[in-house]
Amino acid sequence: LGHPAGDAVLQEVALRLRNDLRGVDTVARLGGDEFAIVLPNTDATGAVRVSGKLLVALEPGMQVDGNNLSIDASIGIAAFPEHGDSSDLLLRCADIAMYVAKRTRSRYAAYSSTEDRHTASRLTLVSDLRHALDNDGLELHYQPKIDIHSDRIVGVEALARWRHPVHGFIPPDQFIPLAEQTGLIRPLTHWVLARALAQAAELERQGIILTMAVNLSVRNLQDPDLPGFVQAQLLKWQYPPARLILEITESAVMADSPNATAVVTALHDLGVAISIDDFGTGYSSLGHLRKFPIDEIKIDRSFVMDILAHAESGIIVNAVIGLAHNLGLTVTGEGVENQEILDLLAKLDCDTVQGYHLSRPLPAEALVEHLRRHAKQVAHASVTR
Ligand code: G
Ligand code: G
Ligand code: MN
Repeated sequence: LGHPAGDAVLQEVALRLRNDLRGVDTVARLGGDEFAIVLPNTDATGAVRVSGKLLVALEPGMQVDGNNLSIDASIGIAAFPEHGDSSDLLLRCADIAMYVAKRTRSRYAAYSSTEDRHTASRLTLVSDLRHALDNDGLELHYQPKIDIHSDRIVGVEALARWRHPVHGFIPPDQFIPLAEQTGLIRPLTHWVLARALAQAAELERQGIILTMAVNLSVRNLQDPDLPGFVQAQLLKWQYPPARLILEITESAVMADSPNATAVVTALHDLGVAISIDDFGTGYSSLGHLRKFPIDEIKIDRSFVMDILAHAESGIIVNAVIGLAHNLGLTVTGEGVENQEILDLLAKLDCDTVQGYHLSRPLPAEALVEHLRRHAKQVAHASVTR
């Protein structure tokens, strides 16, 4: 909405904070969107009470340029003299507590020294991740995606891997949330997209034609520059847009901000395929998802892995496949861990599958090797048939 709107919001926040405090209290803006409040003769319990009051004061929507904006705050509390006896130390403790409040979504938190140590190691990890991104310290592995009817590998999904020089392998479930919380998700996603498209282009040069799927985070959908970046990368690598698949989790789509719809639509307009990842975990309906230009849904592995054990899961998978096909969408089953699941998904008319039974995510060289072997198997099968 631009800087003037941001300024108007800050002024309104300042007003609301001041209205709810005593004359002896001080409100100051530290910079950006951060405020500091000094409450004389108040202990941490009192500060918690004040925090509650301030959060309520910030709740009503703000009218800015005809838009009704709702904002949220996270509050960190530090007390004198328990947490520090200088303003520097108290601000540092309040800052650490504020990040705890943000991370746990508890809205306010008082300083604790355990969290401090945790935060310190977290901050080192963040700076290590930044370093890794700047120095090609991440890797991509590629998990084959198989057409269930022809048994051919039709694509791969790129999955980020981080081998930390000291801590060893750190799984994406850990560093992706870290990147999301610190704004590193934008450079990370850019790196993944660039690397994945370079790899896909390299495979095409070797005559291997595959779709390339890349995971997007909900935060990426707030970035209006993403479609431009994707377009530039597609041009750079001369990669056909239709073979790039961008996976968005169902919960990201459900978050349903106006920006997300615009960004997804712009991506789709480039000719890129849009896929809904982890489908079934976000409590949305396919009807709701129809607002987005979607090409594929990926049924979450929790349902797929459960279809042999529980009839209900089979019923859900069957219904989702039927509905998706009626809406013209392709369906991928994730988490195929054995032949029985594969057979059942084939019977249910699932289109494509991924899972450890078919292949784990592989480094690029191992993927090429796997593709060669798989191609022979297919050729052999068709000869004997
Ligand atoms: O193999 P696996 O452990 O890679 O992945 C764990 C989770 O991390 C999955 O939910 C996967 O979608 C996510 N993930 C892996 N790579 C990326 C990536 O490059 N970007 C995003 N946003 N998520 C990823
Ligand atoms: O959220 P997303 O669907 O992108 O996650 C992909 C994740 O699923 C990765 O962590 C990948 O390693 C994992 N994965 C892929 N195949 C299987 C499987 O057959 N079983 C299990 N448990 N996980 C799988
Ligand atoms: Mn995925």
